[in-house]
Amino acid sequence: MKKITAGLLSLCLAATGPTFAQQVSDQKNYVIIQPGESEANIVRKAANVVPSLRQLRWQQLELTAFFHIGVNTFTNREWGTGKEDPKIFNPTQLDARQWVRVAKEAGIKQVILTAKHHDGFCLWSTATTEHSVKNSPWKNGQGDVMREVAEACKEYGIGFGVYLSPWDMNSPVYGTDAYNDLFIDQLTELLTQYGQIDEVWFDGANGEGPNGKKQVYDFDRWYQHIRKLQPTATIAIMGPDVRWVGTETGYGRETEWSVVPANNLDQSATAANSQQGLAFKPQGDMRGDDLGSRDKIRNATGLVWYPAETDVSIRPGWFYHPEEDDKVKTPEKLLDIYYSSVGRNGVLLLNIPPDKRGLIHESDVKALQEWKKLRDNTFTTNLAAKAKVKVSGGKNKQAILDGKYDTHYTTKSEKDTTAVVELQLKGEHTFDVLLLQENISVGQRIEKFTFEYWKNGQWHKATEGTTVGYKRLLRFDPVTASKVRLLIESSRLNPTLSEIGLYKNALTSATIQ
Ligand code: FUL
Repeated sequence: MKKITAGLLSLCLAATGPTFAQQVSDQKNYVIIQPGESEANIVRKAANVVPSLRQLRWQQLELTAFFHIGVNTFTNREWGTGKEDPKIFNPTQLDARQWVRVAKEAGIKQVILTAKHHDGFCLWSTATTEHSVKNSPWKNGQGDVMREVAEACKEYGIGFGVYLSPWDMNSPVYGTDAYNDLFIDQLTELLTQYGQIDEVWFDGANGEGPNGKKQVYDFDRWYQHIRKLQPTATIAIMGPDVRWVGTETGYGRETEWSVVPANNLDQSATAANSQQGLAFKPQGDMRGDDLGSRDKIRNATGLVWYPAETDVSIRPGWFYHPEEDDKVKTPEKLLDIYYSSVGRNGVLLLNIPPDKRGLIHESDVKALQEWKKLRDNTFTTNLAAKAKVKVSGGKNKQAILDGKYDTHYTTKSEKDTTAVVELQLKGEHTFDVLLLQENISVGQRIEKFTFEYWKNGQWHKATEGTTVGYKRLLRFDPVTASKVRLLIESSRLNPTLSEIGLYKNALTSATIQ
């Protein structure tokens, strides 16, 4: 827990004025809407919903990775059957330090291991089943992949999360109440024997079919258990803290609100959860194009901070298949995915599946290294860094270019929901990427903006957008100018801007596929 406490503390201290510390006590990551509340009130409430501290930490990771490995790696399947012989699991060169080093060198801040996939095979030495590494030839049954990854993450100083599949094709008690108890025991092992766990990832897949076993998962009990054992861990997807973006392509929404309706939120749910923070999952299909606009929140009875995670595999499959060695996503494709996930107010969860040897394959390593180079070549120098900032009004304009996320510019009063921010650049520059960041510890507010450059005595539009959130990246045709301005045209309350960046993309649009 030490890691996060220090991070959050510095976050609190770095914030300007009373804002952050006060908001932590005054603002919540959910709000109930009373019957008959005006739309203006609802919008104001939405603008004041903030991430929980665990959600804030998670959002700032930006880049996370999955390691899918298990019996499927050896049977060359995507979904197993639950009937695999544990003896097939034998990654003779398994080196979790290589996985974590490769991830870290690519800029990834947290990794998630498939401790148990749908086939039920456990990658740790569990007391809950015989279907695990302890009955495999790998390290003569003495190995524990969970421990190796946990230790590597500690050594390299990155976060560590666990994927524990609710669907279990192997467990004889699956489909009975006893399975919920077994699942609690598995969680207990995973969350008490490996140090700090930063994310618990529950997927929603189930391929039992109409005649298969039916299991009612006791999610509420599991959530409470996780909160008790690892209070700083985010619970993702079939969980209350992080939402699936809705596709597995790596491409998020252009308009991505982190505050969405939660119509199953009621007073009793919030009271029951008040000790450890809210632990309930908003219901409803969260795959549409628009989840949180005024149209969507107008009739809501509750609102919650429920941000998007964009998961995608570096290969066509989630598990390693030798025939996909030449189908690894190119660095250019990965860069496009970066713009469309992290750059659209999401966190990227990129799957990098270790191969049969137990190593990240050379093709994946190369793609990741080149991807990192492209990002570095693009984002190392903010061409706006030394600009002179002029604003239409408001406070703390120097925060926009101070390189610190926790400080922000905002307008004078809550009623000022528009703003103009003009930057006189230090000399003329050519750029084609705009970065915008709102300070989400205050809430997500911006609804519409346009970015313009000054040329031949007038303003020209370079790009425009709707939501910003934690991070928004927009690409446009290269522009050469020495003066630019951002028009915030609509916001739910006084908008905040933590940072503006201007960059020259290391790739031209012609090379992006
Ligand atoms: C899905 C699973 O069915 C896939 O195999 C993979 O693990 C993906 C990340 O989640 O629900």
